[in-house]
Amino acid sequence: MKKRILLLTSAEPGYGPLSTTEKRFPLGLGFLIAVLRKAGHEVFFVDNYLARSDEIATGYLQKNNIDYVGVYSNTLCFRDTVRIITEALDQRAHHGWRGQVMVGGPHASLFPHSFPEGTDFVVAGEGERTIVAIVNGTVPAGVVQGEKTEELDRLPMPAYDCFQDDRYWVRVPPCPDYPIYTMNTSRGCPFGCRFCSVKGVWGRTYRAFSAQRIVNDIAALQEQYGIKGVYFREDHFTFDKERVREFATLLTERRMDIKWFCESRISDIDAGMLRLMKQSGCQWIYFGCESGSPRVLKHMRKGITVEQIHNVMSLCRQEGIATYTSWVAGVPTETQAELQMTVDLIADIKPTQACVNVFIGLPGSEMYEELIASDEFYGLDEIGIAYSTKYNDLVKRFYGANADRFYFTPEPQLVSTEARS
Ligand code: B12
Ligand code: SF4
Repeated sequence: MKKRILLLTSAEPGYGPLSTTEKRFPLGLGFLIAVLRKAGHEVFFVDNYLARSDEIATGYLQKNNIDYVGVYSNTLCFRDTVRIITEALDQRAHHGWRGQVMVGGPHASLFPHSFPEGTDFVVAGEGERTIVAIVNGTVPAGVVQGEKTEELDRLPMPAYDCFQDDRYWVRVPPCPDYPIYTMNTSRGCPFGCRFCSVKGVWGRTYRAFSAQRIVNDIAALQEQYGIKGVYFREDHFTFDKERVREFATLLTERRMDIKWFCESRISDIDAGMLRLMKQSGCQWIYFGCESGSPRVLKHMRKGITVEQIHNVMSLCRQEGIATYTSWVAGVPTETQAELQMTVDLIADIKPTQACVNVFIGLPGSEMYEELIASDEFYGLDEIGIAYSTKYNDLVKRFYGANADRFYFTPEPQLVSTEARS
């Protein structure tokens, strides 16, 4: 039977250690909308991350006869996720709404038991198969482990028609051409960097859309929306090098005339692959380099060396591909001298851009636990992110004019790890 489903994102908090200005498409919900439509259901969509709304409290569910409310949840926006769920449960308890509430996304995968009592379904992990099963009434309420789609090519394209709002970011500086749409073509990361929570969200098995499928999707987006480029905003676009070579070759053979941008890993790169990438329109690559200190890189279990960073930067320079690099300052145990090695390495390799992020402990990562157990632990904020005693000084040093909004002062009642669940 046809059901009516409202999917929402959660609004950003007014403070926090991570920037929330970049408003790109929530592609996970885009996939869910596409599979629900394919299964014959009607889907409504509200992007609170783009602009906070009070739809639920003001009768939206009753007006639109909504059967299911589904919320995308990440840790930073957790407070607003709780607000949305609480409002929906209140509509059911007091205002005659008769539907059910489900939640998914990274925070649900990492902390499935943290949601308000009464939430009917908490989906950890992948959502496409499970959301259809929930809506079709074949899943018992509670915490559900999302069933994986092994062959990603079987999924429909995300519902890009829901993202036709001018406030979304469809530019990728410094490229003058737009619109540039984001795509997400792989899931899971086989690496185990200790500061990262992605393995907890997606697991360590890598699955990806085929090169042919990506090219077909780009062609469809060119035709429907006149896109000029694609930004592969995903953890590890280049992990399967054969897939990247095939993708680049197909783009070139089909003369797609598309500019593209991706996120990669220093350990993936070789000259032949870079050349094909450049020929097919790749403009820049984003690399998580993290540190100039061999010991810190090892401590983070990043699986790359300073020598590899040097090599990849010069290969990219030779091939004419710009390099956007990200670095972390202040991981637990890092000394002043080791941080200086990072600063010196950046000066030495001269990437196109270097962004130094001050370390924060992300719940669900190994270094979060390490920080909390160490002498360097300063406190937790109200969403459970952990800060070190070095944090504020490093924010002052590296964030310049923006530093003010990132400072952290612990509240006495929040220094317990239990505060968050
Ligand atoms: C692209 C991206 C962005 C984009 C788009 C975000 C978005 N909402 O999709 C932008 C630039 C906006 C962004 C911003 C931020 N991001 Co971001 N982002 C990513 C990235 C690289 C890919 C997201 C994606 O497309 N995944 C693929 C799709 C298919 O997965 P999905 O969105 O999770 O959805 C699936 C399931 O989660 C589930 N699901 C999701 N929602 C629901 C709802 C229901 C009801 C159900 C049943 C299922 C379900 O089903 C979906 C389909 O399988 C991920 C890393 C990753 N591997 O996921 C980080 C990631 C999600 N981001 C992260 C963070 C920290 C942020 C920021 C908080 C801070 C920042 N500046 O980076 C902001 C928060 C913004 C926000 N509201 O999302 C963290 C979240 C960690 C956490 N514990 O919450 C991740 C996991 C990266 C990391 N290193 O840890 N991000
Ligand atoms: S930082 Fe990147 S490579 Fe390391 S575990 Fe996270 S997603 Fe994988």
